[in-house]
Amino acid sequence: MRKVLLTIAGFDPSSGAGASLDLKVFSHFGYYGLAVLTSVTIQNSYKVYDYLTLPTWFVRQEYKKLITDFNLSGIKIGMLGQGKIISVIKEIVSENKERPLVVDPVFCSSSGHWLLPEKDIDRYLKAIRGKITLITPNLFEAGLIIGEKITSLREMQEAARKISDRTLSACLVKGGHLKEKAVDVLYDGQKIHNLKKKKLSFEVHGTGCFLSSAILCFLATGLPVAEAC
Ligand code: PXL
Repeated sequence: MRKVLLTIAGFDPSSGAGASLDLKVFSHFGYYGLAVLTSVTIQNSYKVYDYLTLPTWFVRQEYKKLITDFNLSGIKIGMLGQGKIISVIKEIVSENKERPLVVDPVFCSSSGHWLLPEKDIDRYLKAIRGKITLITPNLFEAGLIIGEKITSLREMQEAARKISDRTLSACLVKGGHLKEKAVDVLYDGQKIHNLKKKKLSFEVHGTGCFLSSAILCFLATGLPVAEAC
């Protein structure tokens, strides 16, 4: 029997991001993937045009009915779409805090569309505090969380520590938007790890969804956070 992973995310009909991408990643790594949809977007591979959010009761029931049937080995949380859903997320992470839980704090699309209102960010972080394994903000999201613009490796390292203090989890600040290098900075609660890779020359949306789902797959095999990242 394959292990089961759940993504809680929005639907991107181009499958470059969101739930349908996460399911492909889970499947690639040999897991059976489930999805609880929070929202449905209108988008192609260039940009997000608009989106609708699903009602809170509906999202809760999607989850509740799945767990009567499946035993989860981990959960990834992506686009919420609205602040109202934070209460459901809080219930879900509280029930699953012994499992690998990865939060990709999706605040804005690559094309600049807000996917969670800025005023709800603080409440979201409080709701997941002490319950998740890892949070994976990009430079922009990390900057919004700590209230400072991040442009250097040093600032990324400080941000990773500060965000980890706030969520009581590991924090991976993704450096894909740095000008020359691609360095991701992980603070795993003990030390800083600088994860360097060659920067690829093309631009695509959904790389954050891809990475956080892939990390969840490695966490679900039992690897520690630093190795999974
Ligand atoms: O990459 C962020 C993201 C996450 N989830 C969904 C999205 C996007 C960006 O477009 O549409 C559903």
